[in-house]
Parts: sequence; structure tokens; C-alpha cells
Amino acid sequence: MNTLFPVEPEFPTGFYYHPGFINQDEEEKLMETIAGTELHPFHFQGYEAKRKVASFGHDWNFEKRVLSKGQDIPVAFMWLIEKLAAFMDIRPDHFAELLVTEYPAGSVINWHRDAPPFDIIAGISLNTDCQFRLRPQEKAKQTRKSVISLQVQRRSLYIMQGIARTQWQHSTLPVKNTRYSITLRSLRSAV
Ligand SMILES: O=C(O)CCC(=O)C(=O)O
Repeated sequence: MNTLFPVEPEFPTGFYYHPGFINQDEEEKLMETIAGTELHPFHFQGYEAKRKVASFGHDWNFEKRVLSKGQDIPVAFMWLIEKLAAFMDIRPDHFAELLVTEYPAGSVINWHRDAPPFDIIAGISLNTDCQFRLRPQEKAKQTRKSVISLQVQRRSLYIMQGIARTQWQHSTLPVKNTRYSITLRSLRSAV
């Protein structure tokens, strides 16, 4: 059957996608801020992943599985945090961590749920689109049909909270060009 509108996949409760959250000028401004930010190789389970990161506010140590206080979030990101907080109708200081990630062409994120201390996860994508996937956390529910796939556009925002955060995993397919993401997370205890 022909339809006039693209069919949106049905997202798990708590997953929200908003294309065009920032405009082109704002994207450029963020790319300049990131260019002036020192990014470090990301280590996970003894391996160096292809991606580079810079974490602010709080640091989650994947090896030791502990959360510690990190460097202050640079002032240059504050307008983005304020814009997101206004959009979500929450206080800007609700966001306790800001993570900048650089994904070189060909890099992926494997299936995972975000670290336990975090609650709301909000991701803003820059420079290129990526194929983002969601699947249930519970092994018995992981079938080919249970995978939800969506094109996350540059300049878009996604938010994961509630069931989408606690009972679903997410991953991304290899990116065609260098992608940057800014991930903002609140702490569970802040709720
Ligand atoms: O780059 C993204 O949008 C996803 C980031 C992510 O899954 C993570 O940092 O755990």
C-alpha cells in the first residue's frame, strides 16, 4: 500500500526522537567548541575502542564500574544544556554529565544499556547521520523482529528514559563519515 507519510517505527515507552533540535549555526558552534576540546581514546574491557571521548561533570569508569566527580562542564556547552532543559521542562543542573564522543567513519557502538547511575540520557548528533537501533534487554525477547531501527539525523535529539532506558539496549551501525555526539545524562539520585 502506498502511503503519503513515512511510517515511524514504534518506539519503546520512554524513547523520544526529535529531528532538527539544533539549527545549522548551532551545529557549527558546537563543532567549533568540540574542535577546542581535548578528546581521549576510549578504553573498554582492556581494549581501546575506535572512538574518542571527553567527559565532564561526572566520570563513569567502565573498568572499575565507579562514578566519580569530573571536571566542570565547559561554559561553552551551557547554552545547549539550557536549551535542552527548557525543552524537557527540567532544571539545567539536572544534567550531571556531558560526554563528547567522536566516531570515525566505520565505527560502531555495540549493544549496551547505559551505566547504572544515570537516569535520563539525551543525545544530540553532529556532522553526519547514523543508524540507531534498540532491542529488548531480556535475552528471551531478543528476536530479529524486536530490533527497532531508526535513522538518527545530524542536529537531532533523542531522549531515553523509563522503560527505554532500563529494559532496552541500544547500538549503532558503522557510520559513513565522522560523527560527533553530545550525550547529557542526569543522575538517578537527582530525581
Ligand atoms: O552516540 C550516541 O548517540 C550514543 C552514545 C551511547 O550509546 C553511549 O555513550 O553510551
